[in-house]
Amino acid sequence: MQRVLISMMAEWCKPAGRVRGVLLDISGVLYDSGEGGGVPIPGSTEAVKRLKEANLKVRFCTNETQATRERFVKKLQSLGFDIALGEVFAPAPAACQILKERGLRPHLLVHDDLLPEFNQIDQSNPNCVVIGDAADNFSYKNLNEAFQVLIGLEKPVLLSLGRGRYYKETDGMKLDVGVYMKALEFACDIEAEVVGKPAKMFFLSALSDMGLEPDRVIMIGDDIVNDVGGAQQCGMKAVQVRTGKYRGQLYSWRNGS
Ligand SMILES: *[C@@H]1O[C@H](CO)[C@@H](O)[C@H](O)[C@H]1NC(C)=O
Ligand SMILES: CC(=O)N[C@H]1CO[C@H](CO)[C@@H](O)[C@@H]1O
Ligand SMILES: [Mg+2]
Repeated sequence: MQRVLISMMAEWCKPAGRVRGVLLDISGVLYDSGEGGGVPIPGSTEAVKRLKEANLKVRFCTNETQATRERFVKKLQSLGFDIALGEVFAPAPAACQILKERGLRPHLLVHDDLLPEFNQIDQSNPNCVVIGDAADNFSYKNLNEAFQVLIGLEKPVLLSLGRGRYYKETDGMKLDVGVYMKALEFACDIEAEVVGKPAKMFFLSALSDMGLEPDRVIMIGDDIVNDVGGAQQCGMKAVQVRTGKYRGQLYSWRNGS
């Protein structure tokens, strides 16, 4: 990612250049997640540093739902990244906002380490299900419990923290939340509401935090649908890096220059 970024940055930083901000995906762009915390992708800590030094506003848009934002940011800092809690946009806090606004009480099918994000949310007598990347917690028992909650509701509401198909960890490709979301959709004949990438609202909240219009911001990600497609839908330009889950499509630099 570093080589691409540095050559582009020369253009971006000219006074007449339009770009004022950068949204970065984390997993597959900055580091590969996995056992023991994962490993940084070579050149990435330096690239983040240089983006910030170039006075570009930087925000991180992640689909990470296996840990609280606090824990996740600490991990990235320990890997050497210049990253602060307030710069990170993740699906769980976005979901909490929606739950509050709509008076929804969730049954949670999420990773144990994500549970603290929902501490402030009433979970009694659930009237919806929230599904995240539960990894090893996607047991038959847990999926079936979520199914039973949904099927018992007059109007089942399923919020999904992302809809990725798979992702790459240091020891190989892993099934992501989208696969299990589809199972519940199929069983209940419903459509989930996706919170997080590629949902428009998710990108818009990061843009609004930067105070920038979409045409001033570039998204950099390794996922052609969730990162690149999602950002383009909001009017941003997007770049796909060749790390992470990238599998040999040509490097793409869409929506004109
Ligand atoms: C989730 O997985 C962990 C580790 O396998 C386990 O200790 C825990 O009990 C599981 N939690 C649920 C709710 O299934
Ligand atoms: C689409 C995307 O960014 N996928 C990520 C989802 O979250 C896992 C970790 O929970 C990442 O490893 C994937 O890269
Ligand atoms: Mg990614």
